[in-house]
Amino acid sequence: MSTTTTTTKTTTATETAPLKLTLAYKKEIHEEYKYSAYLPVYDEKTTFPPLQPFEHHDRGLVVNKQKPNLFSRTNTSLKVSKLTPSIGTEIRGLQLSQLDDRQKDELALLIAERGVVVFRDQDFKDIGVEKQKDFGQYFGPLHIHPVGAHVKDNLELHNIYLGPDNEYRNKRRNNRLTTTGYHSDVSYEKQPPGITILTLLSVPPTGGDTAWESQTIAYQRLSRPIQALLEGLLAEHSGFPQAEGARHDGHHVRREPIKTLHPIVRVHPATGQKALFVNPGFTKRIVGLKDEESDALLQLLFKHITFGQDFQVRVKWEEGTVALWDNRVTSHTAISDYNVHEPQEGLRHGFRITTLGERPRGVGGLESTWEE
Ligand SMILES: O=C(O)CCC(=O)C(=O)O
Ligand SMILES: [Fe+2]
Repeated sequence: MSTTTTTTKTTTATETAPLKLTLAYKKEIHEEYKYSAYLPVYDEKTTFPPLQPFEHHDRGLVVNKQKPNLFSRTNTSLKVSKLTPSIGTEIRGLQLSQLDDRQKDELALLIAERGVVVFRDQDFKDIGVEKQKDFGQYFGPLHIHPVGAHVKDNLELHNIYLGPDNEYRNKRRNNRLTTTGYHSDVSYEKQPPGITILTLLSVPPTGGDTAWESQTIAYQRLSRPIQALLEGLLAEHSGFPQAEGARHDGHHVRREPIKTLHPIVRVHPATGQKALFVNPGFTKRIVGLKDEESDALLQLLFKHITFGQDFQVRVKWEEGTVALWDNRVTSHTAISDYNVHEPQEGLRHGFRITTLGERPRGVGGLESTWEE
């Protein structure tokens, strides 16, 4: 019996080259940690071909706008509150892990309408990786990050962890005045993410909030002549700096970087609302403009996004919080204000499940494009 087991193992090992796994944490620091299986690692071997096009069916398209299933009257413990008038809704008394498909469809629409929906007191972090992935997959194919640390054996679970044991991840931030960096997740993809689901497994007592900004309101605030100008333009989004940064840190790039051209004003498939679709994280230039024009216009938009406190929401994480946002209508930033070298400031650790959406569509038939 034991011989059979050994033989099987040997066969597997010789058939596939050994996986090279690098830990982005030190085991000694986390020995007692309940979620140690979710700590960040890098698979330094597996590579992926370019992402292939697919037909995306937005779950938010098919539903009753009143959301009678999600907000069922029979659920007496349900509490739904707007975090600000323009962006962010908080929900208590509903478990993501228990939602049926109709409720998930209505949730997709709610996320599109409110930008980000924050669920409190969730058991989501304890339902296991397979169910976590299944939940995400309902909204779209799961994105595998081209360079990021992930959960062991699960490249679809992008890791969120900064600690004293992976200092290289902090380094690039150290020469900046602020950690604020608004972005829409991997917006350089040909079919960039729709809904992202972020779960924190360990929350510091204070600090480490996340902020989101409404790109829908950001668009609405612009004057009509600027709106009209932007509606006719495409902007380049690039994955190259991220890949170069990873290579610089000695990490494996598992999918080669790409550049894409996306409409600057994007129309959401479910709500029909227009939103600004540029972000300081990944947008590099505006197509068809002179360099100085492109730089000036992007700077204007990036400042607008970053300073718009009156269309932003800042969320404090609690034990059991899960945040879901729509990358087509928001930008977000981590707020890294905690000192990772002070153990009493606690551990901030979580994972992101990122679902891909449609090829962006702009106004008047403008569509994303790229060089093959
Ligand atoms: O850690 C955070 O608060 C957000 C990190 C982030 O940008 C993401 O998960 O996409
Ligand atoms: Fe992000």
